[in-house]
Amino acid sequence: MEKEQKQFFERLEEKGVSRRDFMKYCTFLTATMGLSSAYVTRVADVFAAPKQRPPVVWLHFGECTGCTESVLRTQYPHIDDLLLEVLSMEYHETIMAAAGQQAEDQLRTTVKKYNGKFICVVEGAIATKYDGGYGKVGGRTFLEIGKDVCNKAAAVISIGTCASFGGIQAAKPNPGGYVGVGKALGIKTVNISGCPPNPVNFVGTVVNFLLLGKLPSLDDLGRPLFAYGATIHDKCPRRSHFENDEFVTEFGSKEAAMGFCLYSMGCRGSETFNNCTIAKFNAGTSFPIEAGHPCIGCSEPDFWDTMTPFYEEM
Ligand code: FSX
Ligand code: SF4
Ligand code: F3S
Repeated sequence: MEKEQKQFFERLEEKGVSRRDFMKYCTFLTATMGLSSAYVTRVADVFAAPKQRPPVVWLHFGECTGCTESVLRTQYPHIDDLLLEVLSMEYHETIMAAAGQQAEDQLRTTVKKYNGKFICVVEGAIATKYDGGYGKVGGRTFLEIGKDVCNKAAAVISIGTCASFGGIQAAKPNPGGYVGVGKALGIKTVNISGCPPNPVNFVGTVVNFLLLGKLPSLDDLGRPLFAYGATIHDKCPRRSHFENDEFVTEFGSKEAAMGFCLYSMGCRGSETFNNCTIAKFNAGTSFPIEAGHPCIGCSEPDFWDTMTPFYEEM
C-alpha cells in the first residue's frame, strides 16, 4: 500500500502536481460530495491506493462528445489515472485505440466477461421512433446496444443532459423520438446532467461508489443531491445585485463590467439545479455567470424548449 502511494505521488509530481495540491483537491471533492472532512484521507486513498478497479464500459449515442471533452479536462485525478488506475476503462469509443470490428469485438467480450459487474457510463440520447432507426453504431441501433449492454451492468450512469433527459436531440420537433437513456430503456440511471456536465460531479459519484459501496442519494430526476440539491441562483456570486435590483441590460456595458445580475439578459439560474457556482469548470477557473454569460439552464430536462429563447428575460 505504502509503495503504491509513493509511486502515485511520484507520478503526480512528474506531472507538476504537489502532494499539497492533490490534498487540496481531495478536500474540495470531499466537501462537494457532502461528506465531512473526516473522509478526506479515505477519498485520497481511492486515488492513491485504489482497492478495486471496477470495469467501465462507456457508450456514445446521440450527442456532441462535449461530456467526454469535459471529463478529459478533469484536473485531478488526471484522466489517465482516472481511466486506467481508479477505474478500468474497458471500452470508450473516443479514446480507445481499437476501431471498427476490433472495437465491436472488444465491447462484446467485455460485456460477456464482466456481466452484471461493470459500470456502464452512457453519453448521449437514444432514438426510439422507427425502431431506433435515427441512430446506429456498427450496424446496431442505440436502442439495441442500450438494451443489450445497460441491462447487464451493475449500475448505469447517464453523463450529460442528453443521456439524462434527451438534450438537444430531443428538442422539438424531435423526429427521431430521442429520449434519455432511463426513459428509453425503462431503467433507473444516475443522471449527471449538464451540457456539458462538470467532471467533479462524475468523479464524486464514482468515488462515492468506491468509498461507500453505493451510489449517492438522488433527487427525483435521478441526479446526485450533493451536486444538484440547490439552484444556481441560491449560491450565485451576483445574488446581492439581484436583491438590489442592479441588472445588466447590455453585454459589454458598464453594469456588465461591474458584475451586476444577468436576470434581464435571460439568466435561468433560479430554475436550474447545479453546483457550477462552487465547482466551476476548468479546474475551478470559472463558470458561465462568472464569465459574464447568463445561465441557460443546461442541467434541466428539455431546456432547449423550456428555457428558450435564450437571452430574453423570463
Ligand atoms: Fe449532450 Fe454530451 Fe451537451 Fe454535448 O456528449 S450534454 S450535447 S455538451 O456532450 O451529451
Ligand atoms: Fe440569479 Fe442569474 Fe442573477 Fe445570478 S445572475 S443572481 S443566478 S438571476
Ligand atoms: Fe449550465 Fe447554468 Fe451551469 S448554463 S454550466 S447550469 S451556470
